[in-house]
Amino acid sequence: MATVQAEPYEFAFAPSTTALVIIDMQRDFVDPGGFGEALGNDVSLLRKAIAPTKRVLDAARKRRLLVIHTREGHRPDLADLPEAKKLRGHLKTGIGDAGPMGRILVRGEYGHDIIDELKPAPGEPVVDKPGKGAFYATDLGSMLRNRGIRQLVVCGVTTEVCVNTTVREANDRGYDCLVLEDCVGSYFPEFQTAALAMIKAQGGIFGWVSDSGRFLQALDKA
Ligand code: TIU
Repeated sequence: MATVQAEPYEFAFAPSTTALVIIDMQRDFVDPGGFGEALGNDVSLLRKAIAPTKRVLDAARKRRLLVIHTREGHRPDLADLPEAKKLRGHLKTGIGDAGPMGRILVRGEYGHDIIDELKPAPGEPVVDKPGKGAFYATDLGSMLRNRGIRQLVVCGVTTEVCVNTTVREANDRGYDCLVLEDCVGSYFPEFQTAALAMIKAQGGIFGWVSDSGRFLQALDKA
């Protein structure tokens, strides 16, 4: 087993049983001019995660780790969109409506897809998820099981919503999760801090937090 310096203590992993999971780095959340920015958010807070995530992605590909990308979104007919989710937030322009980059969070639309900087390579699974957690109503669990994956290294957005929810789901399914703090982002700095603190709280009963530099160093030596 290789080890990464992490909080609250070192994280053990083997490249052959580790998957890199990049959560929802979609244009509508991350790119200027997308849905996230239209809601009044400062996307630069999320964009800070792009460069370090790209370095981790490149290294993971080189070492042949399983790389999985996720996207939050719905069927074009919106049959998988709960009414509560549609109504939530009282948005004038919400999920399924025409947004600045196509229909908001609808599969197949330009804004729903992953940003160019982190474009999935051929053969890398892309998990389309209707919820915040990447396990809910997806085949992520079976893909990880089939590959014998035990540890997840998690990047993406947003730290307190889809990243946190996915790490919680992964915990209950028996995975160890390492969240890379410079590779996750939130529109709200106070939530970024709190969400990371929650992951490593109580001596690590929930997960580990490190950064891309320490992970890359460990992967290099693994
Ligand atoms: N990917 C993800 O976190 N989706 C969200 O809905 N994030 C929000 O911050 N709303």
